[in-house]
Amino acid sequence: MQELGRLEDLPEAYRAALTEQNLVPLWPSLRAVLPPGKPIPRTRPICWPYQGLRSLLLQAGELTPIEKAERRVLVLANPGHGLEKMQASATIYLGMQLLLPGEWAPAHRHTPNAVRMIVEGDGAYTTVEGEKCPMSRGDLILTPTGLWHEHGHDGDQPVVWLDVLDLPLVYYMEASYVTEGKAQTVTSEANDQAYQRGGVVPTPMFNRAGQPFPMLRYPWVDVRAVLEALALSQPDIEAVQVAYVNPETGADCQKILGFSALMLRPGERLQLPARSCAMVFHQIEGGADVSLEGHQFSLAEADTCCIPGYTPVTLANRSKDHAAFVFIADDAPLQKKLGLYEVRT
Ligand code: 1HN
Repeated sequence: MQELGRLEDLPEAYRAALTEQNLVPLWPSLRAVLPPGKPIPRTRPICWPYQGLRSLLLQAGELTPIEKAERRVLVLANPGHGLEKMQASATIYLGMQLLLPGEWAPAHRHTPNAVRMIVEGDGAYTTVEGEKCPMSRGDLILTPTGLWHEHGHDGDQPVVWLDVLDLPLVYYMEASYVTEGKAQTVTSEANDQAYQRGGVVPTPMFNRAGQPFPMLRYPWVDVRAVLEALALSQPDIEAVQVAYVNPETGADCQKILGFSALMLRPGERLQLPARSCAMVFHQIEGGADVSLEGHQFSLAEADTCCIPGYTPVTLANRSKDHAAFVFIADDAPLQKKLGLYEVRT
């Protein structure tokens, strides 16, 4: 590839004249913005083990009352982007949130989309547009763009969950903002039973729901049961994986980030080809090794890691006797809409 002229090759006075008129020569930066073959990611492979994080999060519970935090969160920040940017990848924000018994995180709505993957504890709930969604370990709860949401806790133990948002992208687009609100009136219990079976959907008086987000809570007991059934009924399937979708349309459950649950059968090693999207892995149950060039993470229950795009990765269940379950988040839905999605085999 032809080496291009550098900024220093240009006379000082010429560079000053360019700056004066807010102009910049392209050629000294062309290779940086268009590297050959594949992007140069800022996103580094990083692992956030839960145990260390958990004690600091519980300490935050003592140091900062909920009224002074609104959302008591430690952000899982990727140093490749700079910790202050609060990014796990170019598009993905991750945070671990703590809610203590009796606490309330007030209602608001915002433009970024969020999901919550419940990590530990019982008795907390999120109310999303009046729908009260109980939180249990492994549940996935959506709070899509523009929907009111608040968190409460009637139990007696700390509750912790992983927040996954498309905040870095929405912020970059200068489209990120919040609206504060009053406590919501609960109008319904979580609608998590209406779409229990694939292939059939409710049609009260012949009408489909037609809402953009008909299902807000995906209980882990149900997702786990589907994975077990899939493994049992299709022993030759390449990967025992299910995507969280809109049950009315079959499309990804949110527009920007995609979510799936993967079961690694006892002793299974799964080689994933390089895909253009960065990925987040969060261990729901069991233990898995995540290996990529130059890195290996041993995920234990509740650990979270991220890897950059265009990177082949191998996932291996460390147990020969028990299945391992991994929650995966990526920005494949966004990349597909933009025509940027690639799989390199
Ligand atoms: C947010 O609204 C929540 O509602 C958590 O629990 C984390 C991070 C950035 C922006 C909004 C929540 C958030 C957030």
